Amino acid sequence: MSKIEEIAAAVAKGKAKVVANLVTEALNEGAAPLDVLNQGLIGAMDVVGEKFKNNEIFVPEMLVAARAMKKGVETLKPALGGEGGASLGKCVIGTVAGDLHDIGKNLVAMMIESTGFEVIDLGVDVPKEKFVETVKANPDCKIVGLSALLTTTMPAMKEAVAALEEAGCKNQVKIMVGGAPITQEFCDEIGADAYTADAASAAQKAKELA
Ligand code: B12
Repeated sequence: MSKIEEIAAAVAKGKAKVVANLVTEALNEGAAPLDVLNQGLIGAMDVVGEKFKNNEIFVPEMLVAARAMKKGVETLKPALGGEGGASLGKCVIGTVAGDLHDIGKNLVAMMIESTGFEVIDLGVDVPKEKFVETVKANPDCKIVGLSALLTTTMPAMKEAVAALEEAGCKNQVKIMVGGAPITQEFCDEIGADAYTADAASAAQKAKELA
């Protein structure tokens, strides 16, 4: 088993400490940080999701895997690095109302921050009013990122985009959307400005849009 496969297996089993050690070892052995992230950490969550769908594991197991993944990301963060400096303006990001998933959103926030934005992370289960209020309070905010992981919270994403539009924020910011059930088609349908499938391309896109 390669080191990256070992990382994925440890995440799936929820072994946070082992994950942290394996990530450090992989980096010391010269593994590319993005491979550790995409194939090791994120890859494991796909396996976990599949097992949950097939009733092989349940919410508690999903939760420990999520904690292990977070630990891995924490360890990896310095290696993902970035330009820093926060000179591109602000980016407000959050998971939409009713949705508690934050691993993907946190990764996107981290990558966007590392390209040079100051990120205001509103957390999870964020009401549409909070996005509007935060954009209005931050005239230098250029990007809003909305995350949704459940098909049942996709309508809340649509409502958040509509609320930002109604409040006139779309003259100020570009709205980016993402999360496992989100597609380019859905992005177009709800009037958001951009969709990307992963955190690295989200950061690239944010830079282009700002
Ligand atoms: C971990 C997890 C949980 C954890 C979340 C912990 C946490 N702190 O986030 C817990 C246990 C809490 C959980 C709960 C539930 N979950 Co859950 N969960 C998952 C799981 C296994 C992994 C999600 C994840 O972190 N993936 C890894 C990250 C890195 O990927 P990502 O989030 O997709 O993010 C990437 C991209 O999408 C993109 N991206 C994400 N956000 C954004 C934003 C922007 C702006 C952009 C540009 C890009 C972008 O970039 C990210 C990085 O590359 C998924 C399965 C899966 N494969 O997605 C199920 C899954 C999402 N959960 C599911 C379900 C059903 C639930 C529950 C309803 C279960 C229950 N019965 O209680 C609850 C709902 C709670 C709620 N109200 O939100 C279903 C959803 C089904 C559906 N179609 O709606 C899934 C798909 C599992 C399944 N196969 O059935 N879950």
